[in-house]
Amino acid sequence: MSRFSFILQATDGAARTGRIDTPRGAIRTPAFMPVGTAATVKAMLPESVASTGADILLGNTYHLMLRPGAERVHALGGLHRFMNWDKPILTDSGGFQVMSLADLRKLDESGVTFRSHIDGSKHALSPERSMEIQRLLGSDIVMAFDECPALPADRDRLASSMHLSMRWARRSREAFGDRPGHALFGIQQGGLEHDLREESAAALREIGFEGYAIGGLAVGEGQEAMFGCLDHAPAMLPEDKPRYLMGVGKPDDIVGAVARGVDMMDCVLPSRSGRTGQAWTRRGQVNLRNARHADDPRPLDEACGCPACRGYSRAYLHHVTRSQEMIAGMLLTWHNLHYYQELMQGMRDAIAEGRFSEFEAAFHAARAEGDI
Ligand code: PRF
Ligand code: ZN
Repeated sequence: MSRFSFILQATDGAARTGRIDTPRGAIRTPAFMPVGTAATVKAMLPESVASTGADILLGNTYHLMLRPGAERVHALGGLHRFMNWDKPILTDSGGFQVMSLADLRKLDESGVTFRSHIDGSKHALSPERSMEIQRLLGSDIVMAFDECPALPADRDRLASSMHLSMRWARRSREAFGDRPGHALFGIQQGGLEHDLREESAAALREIGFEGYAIGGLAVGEGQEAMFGCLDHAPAMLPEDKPRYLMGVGKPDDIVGAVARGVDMMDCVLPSRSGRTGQAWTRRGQVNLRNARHADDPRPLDEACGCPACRGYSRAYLHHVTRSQEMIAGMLLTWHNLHYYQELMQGMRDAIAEGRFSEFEAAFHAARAEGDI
């Protein structure tokens, strides 16, 4: 299979399961993408990330253009070779990260100029430069260049920002060109305004993309408002293409998004919170820094098959977390990514077998019991 394609294998209510085929391998959906911002999923070897069940990683245009530089990565054989990950990589286009991380940002029709948060050096991004950087990196799934306003934002601001993102989406499509085996995803914007989401979806469908992202959510609106938007937004996008909810989320956000028709997600949460002593299990969130674990010989989760749970006690995880040992971040990141991927597999199986509601009920019941 040398081309990029998506097949929908089963649906259960709005929930879907399927497979994206790429020249670098298949992506089972619903898919969770661990975040490898700076050409590494922090604290993990790529083969360990793969062993948790991840089919695809997310990388970032913004970080990699600043350090080590897209041209350098290209000269070294591309991002896959550079970071020793040969499965698919999706790259975000940079605008969102510029707005949250860079200094002295200036935005106009052509794109954004900004200063690096690392050394203050001056840079520019536009739809055309973002497409070029993502090509130099060798990204399998390229994201259109967009603007994501923080919420709450007034309607006029949301409308003009969405219109700019749609003009940038068209320029992204034109600059991307024809690249067999690689995909370009458009990004829907419009905040929580239903009609702006509709208008954005219509503009993207008209341009035509290999997949469609829902952007502009999980930016301060809360879960209830996000789910309210997701009750409608996925159905505005083509049924036969993957739908990607950007930057989401906690386990219950992910289950709720899949229930509403989302096929792909990414979030730093499992990896980032693993480095601050936070674990995610069937029974919810566990803070390993808490003194209640100091003498506990039991594993974090006796039902988990990850290395942290098979080889170590809560007492040990508490000790290394408190002592800020590197192994603490390694073990908890591994556990969290393993838990997230097991959750995705559980949802894929439940959708395929037509029992997603039962899966959801069991998911919430286990969390209601609380940590052991
Ligand atoms: N656009 C892009 N990347 C993103 C977002 C977006 O709206 C979000 C919003 N949650 C996260 N990452 N390009
Ligand atoms: Zn575990």
